[in-house]
Amino acid sequence: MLENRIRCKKLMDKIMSPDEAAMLFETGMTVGTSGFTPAGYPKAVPIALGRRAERGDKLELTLLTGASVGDELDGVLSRAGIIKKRYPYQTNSSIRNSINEGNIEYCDIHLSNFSQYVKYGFLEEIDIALVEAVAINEDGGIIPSTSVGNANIYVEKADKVIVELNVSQPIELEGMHDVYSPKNPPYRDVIPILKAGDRIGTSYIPCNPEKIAAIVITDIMDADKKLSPVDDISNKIAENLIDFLDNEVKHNRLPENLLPLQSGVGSVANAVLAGLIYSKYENLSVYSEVIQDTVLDLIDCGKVSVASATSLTFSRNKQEHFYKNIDQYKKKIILRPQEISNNPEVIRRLGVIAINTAIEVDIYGNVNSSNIMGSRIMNGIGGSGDFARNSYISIFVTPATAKEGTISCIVPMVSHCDHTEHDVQVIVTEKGVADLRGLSPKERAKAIIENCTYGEYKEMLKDYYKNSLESCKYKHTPHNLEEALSWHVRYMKTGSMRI
Ligand code: 0RQ
Repeated sequence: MLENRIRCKKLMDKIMSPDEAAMLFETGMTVGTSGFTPAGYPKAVPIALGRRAERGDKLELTLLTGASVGDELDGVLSRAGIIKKRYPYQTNSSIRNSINEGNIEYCDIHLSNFSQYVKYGFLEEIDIALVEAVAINEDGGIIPSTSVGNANIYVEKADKVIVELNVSQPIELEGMHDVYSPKNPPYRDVIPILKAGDRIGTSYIPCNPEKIAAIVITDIMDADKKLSPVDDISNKIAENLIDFLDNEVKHNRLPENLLPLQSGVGSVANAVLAGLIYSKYENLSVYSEVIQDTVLDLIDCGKVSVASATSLTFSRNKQEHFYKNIDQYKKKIILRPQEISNNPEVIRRLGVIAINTAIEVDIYGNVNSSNIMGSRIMNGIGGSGDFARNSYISIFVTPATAKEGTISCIVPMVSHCDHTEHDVQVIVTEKGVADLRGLSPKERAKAIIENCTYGEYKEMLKDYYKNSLESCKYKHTPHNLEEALSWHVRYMKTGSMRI
């Protein structure tokens, strides 16, 4: 059985327990791991590192991943106080709290860019690459599991590689990956992806077997990625967005089968994709970061013919369904390194329709996706900037209000800016759509307030805009800074915010 998964015979000697492998880490090291969303991340060795810390071993590491990972990695290590610095994205509540309490330094970076930081040598050297795999080839090539992320870069750059061979991940995943790593400038070539389904690389991560210091066998499954049920607001946002797309097709700005879709993660994004199941669209393609439950539904009902991403993140039921039908899905799904799934060159060439979620949007179209009240990190920019800046149409969706209506998600001025007005073309809430393409700041303010807000907040925003126009004497982007700030202060006073 194991011979099927460890095909390089001399590597059999490298099999060790998670606790033995955990002893290869020294305080001060920089560790790059596989994993993107709770998919394809190492689990057994991080849990063993947690045990080391419990035994009193002093261990401080800089942790680099693809993006967010499961609790066995970010949760265990942050609760054990092992993570000193973290790149480039997270969503785990334990690590988020540690960051917001000032115990971990967090550097939140565009996900397509991060591999370049490592390849160009902008950061410290990688001491250990810790990657989950379904198998190792005769020549050391590592076959990833449910994500690729930055695993190929870490394997290339690290001094030592530790492989978690996860036997709960089906060997049939082999063949789904397409690993390609552009050279550094000035030798970089065109990335030859002309269609979402093009394959340009290898089915494994090349690795010199001499670098493999340990192989740990595990059967811990990827975490169950539960999605909140689709609610009325998400449904209405999805409906408005699909109306917008219909109108684009009607006016020949989009083809009948749209263009490749990217959709963020979370309940709103899920509802938007679910809305497409009952739409008229056929032969759709996906060029995104993550393939979640609804993409499988869209493949199952014949709406999506090909889906490219860097990670597969499913609820437990969907995961079982995926595993049962893996051979069918393999014909339609491609997993790439995040440097390619999120690559600006490819996104721009394919004309991806980018649909991302905002925490708050201001009346001029600037978007905050990452920091609550300008200070408390939620997750990070993730891939939203890669897609928003380079897409064919950059759409942001958000409910008009948060926390049972106690907070307006449309504000005079965002408390933190991830996506500037220049990268945001369309805003969609449950109230409607503001198409900002070609509008000046004043035109944008009117469109956003009119089409995306309602009730008391709409009146307040109208007042704000009117007062700013007057106090600014009609300047280009009218603001009253004191009043703009008071919107955020007001939320603090109501006590409805956890800052
Ligand atoms: O709080 O967790 O306490 O319930 O923020 O908000 O509405 O559940 O939406 O899960 O889609 O997350 C932007 C954070 C939205 C996410 C963000 C509170 C709200 C709730 C979450 P609770 P929702 P989502 C992927 C591209 C950046 C990364 C990215 C994100 C919590 O989408 O991290 O886009 N994006 N990657 O109550 C205070 C506000 C609030 C607020 C929401 N204005 N003030 N709290 N919340 N708005 C690209 C791919 O290809 C996959």
